[in-house]
Amino acid sequence: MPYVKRVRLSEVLDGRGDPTVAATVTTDDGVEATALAPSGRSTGRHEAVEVRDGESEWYNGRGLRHHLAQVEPEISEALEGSRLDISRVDEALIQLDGTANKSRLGANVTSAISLAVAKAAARADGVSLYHYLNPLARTLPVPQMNLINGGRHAYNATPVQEFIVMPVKAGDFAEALSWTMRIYHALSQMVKQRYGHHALNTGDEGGLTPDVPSLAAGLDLLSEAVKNAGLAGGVRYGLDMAATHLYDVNTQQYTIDRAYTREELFAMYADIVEHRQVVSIEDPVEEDDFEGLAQLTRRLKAQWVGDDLFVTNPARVRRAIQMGAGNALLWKFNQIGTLSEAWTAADVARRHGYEIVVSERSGDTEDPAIADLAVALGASQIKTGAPVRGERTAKYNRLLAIQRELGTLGRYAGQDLMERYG
Ligand code: 2PG
Ligand code: MG
Repeated sequence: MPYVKRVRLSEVLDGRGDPTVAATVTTDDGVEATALAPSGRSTGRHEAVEVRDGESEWYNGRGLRHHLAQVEPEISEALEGSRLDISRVDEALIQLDGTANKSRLGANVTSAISLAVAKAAARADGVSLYHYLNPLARTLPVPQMNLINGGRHAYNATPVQEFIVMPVKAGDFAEALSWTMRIYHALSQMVKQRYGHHALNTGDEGGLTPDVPSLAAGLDLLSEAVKNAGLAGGVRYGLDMAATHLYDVNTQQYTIDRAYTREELFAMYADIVEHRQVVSIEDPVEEDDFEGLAQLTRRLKAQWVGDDLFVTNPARVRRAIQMGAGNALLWKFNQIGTLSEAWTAADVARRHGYEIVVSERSGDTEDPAIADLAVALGASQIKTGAPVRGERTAKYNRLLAIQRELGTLGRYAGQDLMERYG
């Protein structure tokens, strides 16, 4: 097995124009691989944290050049000579960081290094990243495509963060992608007519930005677009409520078009699950309400996804399992800061029948690696925005390439998902 020779860290930009970390790992036999850390905006309180310099004249405090210059020698020295083995390197990073939330080295730093090591190991073996991580990987995920952006991801008056289409009945991943773009164009026409051309501007994840005040208004728009695209019946719907950001701790209510008590919110979920073909709802309650999530999971047959609630953290996933809270894990490896820990979270979740939804961040990069990670994990879904921005197409184009590479061995997850939640 090759050895790590050197780790270099540099400041590069994410898709929002904010600085992020590029880590380059070089091995003793000259293999080199680079990985970029993505960055969230509607982050959970329990996530591992990013470190930034806070130097106001450099990217308004979002830069990290000083931090990287400071930690690079220390990390490079600690990892030099260690075997090119993801769990060993991750363990060394965790030890070196020494905090519970990666706040010394920064989860942005550890995530980039962890992924770069995985890429270097795959390259050293001469195989694709997904194949290196799981030689039996065969599943192409259903895209959970976020076509209307709101909340913290858009400058509009839409309180709900993501209105999603899921092309579950497509024959394969390539067809699924073509369906979503047909829907995107149909939606664009409607949005232009009804909301004016400004609403065609895209949010952070490439979705359109009409002002939709309520769940019903957004879902109506999507289902009409699906009908206009001639795809009614083939598609189901999803939401990311990102409910932490709608929640008022003092009143214990959620503000959408008006303030809702938890019970009122649950009644609305029941209505859309029963009558509007909504099959997946992410973060339906605020990030510490495991009990509320458990109630929803018991009461309504749908996919209940934990993002800010679970933060890809094995301990929080275990707690969810014990309480029967949710049945799907939103998987973002930078929420915990190393691939190994994120892998454990997925393993624990999957063993208890949870779906895995691999996800981008709203400030993502041209690094396509989560496409490989989704296939390696056997994730039934991937959430990576609308394919009209480069950091999103990077992932979709990589999945198209993986579909071609797998050929007849590949299997699109749509049918299975329909059987479980359709
Ligand atoms: C989410 C993510 C990605 P962010 O809430 O699911 O869509 O947003 O990266 O801003 O946390
Ligand atoms: Mg989310």
